[in-house]
Amino acid sequence: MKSALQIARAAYKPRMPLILNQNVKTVDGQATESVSDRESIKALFPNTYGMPVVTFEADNDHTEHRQMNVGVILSGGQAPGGHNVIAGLFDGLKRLNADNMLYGFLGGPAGLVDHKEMELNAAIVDEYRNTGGFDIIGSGRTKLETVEQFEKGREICNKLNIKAIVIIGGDDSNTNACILAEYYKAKGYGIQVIGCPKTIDGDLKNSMIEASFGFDTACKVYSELIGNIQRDANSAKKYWHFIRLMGRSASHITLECALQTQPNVAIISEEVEAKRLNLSQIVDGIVDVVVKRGNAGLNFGTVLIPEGLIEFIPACKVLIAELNDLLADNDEFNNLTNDEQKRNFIINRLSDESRDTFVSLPTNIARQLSLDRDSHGNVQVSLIETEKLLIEMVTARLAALKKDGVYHGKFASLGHFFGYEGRCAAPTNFDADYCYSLGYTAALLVADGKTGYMSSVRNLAQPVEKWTAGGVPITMMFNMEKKSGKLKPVIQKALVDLEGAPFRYFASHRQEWGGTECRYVYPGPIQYFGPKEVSDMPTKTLQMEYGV
Ligand code: FBP
Repeated sequence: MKSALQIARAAYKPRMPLILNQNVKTVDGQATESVSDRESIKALFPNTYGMPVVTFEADNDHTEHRQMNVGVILSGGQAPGGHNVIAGLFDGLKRLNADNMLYGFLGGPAGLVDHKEMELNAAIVDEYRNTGGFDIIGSGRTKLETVEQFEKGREICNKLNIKAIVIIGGDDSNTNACILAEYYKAKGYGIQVIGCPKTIDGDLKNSMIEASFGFDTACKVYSELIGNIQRDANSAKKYWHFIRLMGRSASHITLECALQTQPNVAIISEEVEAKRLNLSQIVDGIVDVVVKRGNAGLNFGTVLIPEGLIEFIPACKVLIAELNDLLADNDEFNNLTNDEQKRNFIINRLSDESRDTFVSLPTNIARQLSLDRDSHGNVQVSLIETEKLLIEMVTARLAALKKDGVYHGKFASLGHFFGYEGRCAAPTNFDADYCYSLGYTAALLVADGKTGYMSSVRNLAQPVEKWTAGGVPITMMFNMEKKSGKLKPVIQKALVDLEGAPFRYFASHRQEWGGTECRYVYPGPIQYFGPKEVSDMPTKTLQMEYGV
């Protein structure tokens, strides 16, 4: 059974940049260079380095394209709009040639390697238009990195006569998409690989990719929840809410939610790192606001915390890097059976500085830092309960201040973690349109024989009719970074820019938001219908970054 909203939403026709509504041909722009480490990256990607950015222009001499089969993969964490990327890809392929076929690899990149796929026909795709989730074919975090995996992929592509694979993923998945593209091109297999920028984290962006899809919807869901909590806090006037927000590394989600809701405190990891703040100084910042409000009789408030915070505290960052190197493929550690043994194993091998940091953390947080890495070698920060750590430290500090007669308020706190609540929400109009356009663009790039490119739709702060579309060579986004103890080419992650307009706006208003006047904003739920200024508004980040 479907909800009333699902039924109404199924009828929504996503909008695209105007150029995509006609027959187009690609136009090559300037050759490109990677963001840094150019010589190393050029040597690693001799076949896909330096390709030009491409755009589209109307093709009046259009002839029908040759029939082709394409495979699609959803990779990594869910992000609202993934189904619309597939719908746009499907419609784009069918428009190019009605006999084109689309296969979905099941359960993420593993589906390609294990030869698990299904044909996506119109009846299936129609069921999923404008819906959240990745359940049409499922997703997974298997990392495509070995020649054996690449060859298994080739086998299934040859069997199904697949000419191109579209990988919908974040920075790590698109990095591997490019490695796969390079491998197939070097071998002359005739299998293209195209990427699409996905992640709620918002950190896959650069001069050519203005936003990753899903960020808009996820932030609007979290902002609704934060707004609701603020209204509750302002009604009951008895709790401080510590809200940790997803975003494995960058703080874009926390910053966007802060801009939408105006909480009393929001911590931005990138600022913590730049100012080299330690945990104690972060706690001081929160305590200052709690004391000011508490002494004015306001014993409630909100604190937003980015889930990646711990990795940006300089001493913790050094510790985590050491742990990454120490624990990567360490059988001796993996064979230990109890927490005490694991803790001692780590303590005995860390540098003096990191040992001090490790033992100064509450035992449960220290243990969470040494849990299994994900397949890309990253700490799984969504499992680290930073909000509880901060609550514990703030409580202790306030008790001391009370004893000293400096603090006269009451402090009762509640911890929350918002992440999974937003990742599969029905996409906003923005994400529905953006994703459909990305998928449609991917079909055009495939038809033009491109490989190692990412689908790129830009001018996103403007109405859809003014959006532009094209392709960007993925190597252009690369730099070299240490991963699991080894230097590797990866797409450079976009962190919050402390000089950028969104952060500057936040920094110039936070004192007022942390004061004793109520400055809360209550954004309310996502609207799919109604006035454009409510239903079609892009994120504040996008509006501020692109000057609208
Ligand atoms: P992607 O980078 O794959 O898009 O995933 C982002 C994310 O939602 C992070 O915000 C979060 O830390 C992580 O995934 C959680 O991973 P999992 O879904 O494996 O629990």
